[in-house]
Amino acid sequence: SIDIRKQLIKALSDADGEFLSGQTLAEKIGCSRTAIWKHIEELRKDGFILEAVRNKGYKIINTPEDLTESDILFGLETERFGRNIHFYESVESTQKVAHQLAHEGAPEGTIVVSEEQRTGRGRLGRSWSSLPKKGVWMSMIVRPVLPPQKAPQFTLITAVAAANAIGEVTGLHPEIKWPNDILINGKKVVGILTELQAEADKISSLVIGIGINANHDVEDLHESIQGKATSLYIEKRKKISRAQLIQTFLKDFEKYYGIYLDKGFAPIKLLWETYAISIGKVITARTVTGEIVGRALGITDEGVLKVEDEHGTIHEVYSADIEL
Ligand code: BT5
Repeated sequence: SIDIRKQLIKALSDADGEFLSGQTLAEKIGCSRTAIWKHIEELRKDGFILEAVRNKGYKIINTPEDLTESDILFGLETERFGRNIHFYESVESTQKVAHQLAHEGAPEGTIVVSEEQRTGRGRLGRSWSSLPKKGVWMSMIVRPVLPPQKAPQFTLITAVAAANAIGEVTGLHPEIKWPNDILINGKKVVGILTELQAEADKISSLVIGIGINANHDVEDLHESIQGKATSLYIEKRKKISRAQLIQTFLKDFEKYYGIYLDKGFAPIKLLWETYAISIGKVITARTVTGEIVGRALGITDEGVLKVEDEHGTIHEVYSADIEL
């Protein structure tokens, strides 16, 4: 019976928008038309959207694994973030699309979401694996009236919002590894990339990219990241509604961004510290200019990491890869 269900989903998905009659499906799968009818009802209960037309048969519109623009909008509690959505099935990188939109004047809160990224990117030219329908691959446009030096703080605001949203949606306990990783059980589940368009001494727009591994099974993780990456599904053993995850993240981000604009970075720093893993530990910080080994003391009010080396010298690290 599970087998009929699987074959039915496959037959409908492979039909490429064509209708398949109950008779055709029954013959294909080798069961009765009644069985097909029963399974169609079951699928509907589980959140599949199927169109049925007399004399033509069934067509699949949406599976619960799919994400659509209306899934994101329906139930969204924000005022601005996510109100303007650019949704794609496949793009090179949502960052690239968002930069173009920002350049053309797209308003703050605009988001770009894609089911797949063909060349998703991390920092320093690294790549970000973005399998179709498995994760949240999203970029947001933010336009704070601030000097460009403040941009790195947005990585931390985003990390707090993402960690909080993951906790809310899954009950899992994510941890933040400065500056831009979120880990669960020591493995990376979220990556954040903050990029800046600035003119002279002010930010004209930030494009904040966030990648969340949601419904990957272990074998879906690219071999280059197996062992060091995970997904919410792997940790929770329950499929995650990506729409709910996006909605919760946007609500949290809008809230923390509001607090930041009102009260500055101090309250965000407090929240950030509740999620931080590296603080108090001996770490290696790899920066573009070299390596610093020492104890991570915490972050400054600007969001800069303080590391004390074995000689007692305190280094301020603006950007690095941290090894625990
Ligand atoms: C990041 O870079 O962690 C930032 C990732 C940002 C991705 C989002 S998705 C939406 C938006 N559009 C984009 O094109 N990018 C943003 P970094 O700290 O440099 O980490 C990159 C490293 O993480 C890689 O070198 C891999 O080792 C590892 N990695 C790649 N894909 C991963 C994945 N899906 N899950 C966990 N780790 C991954």
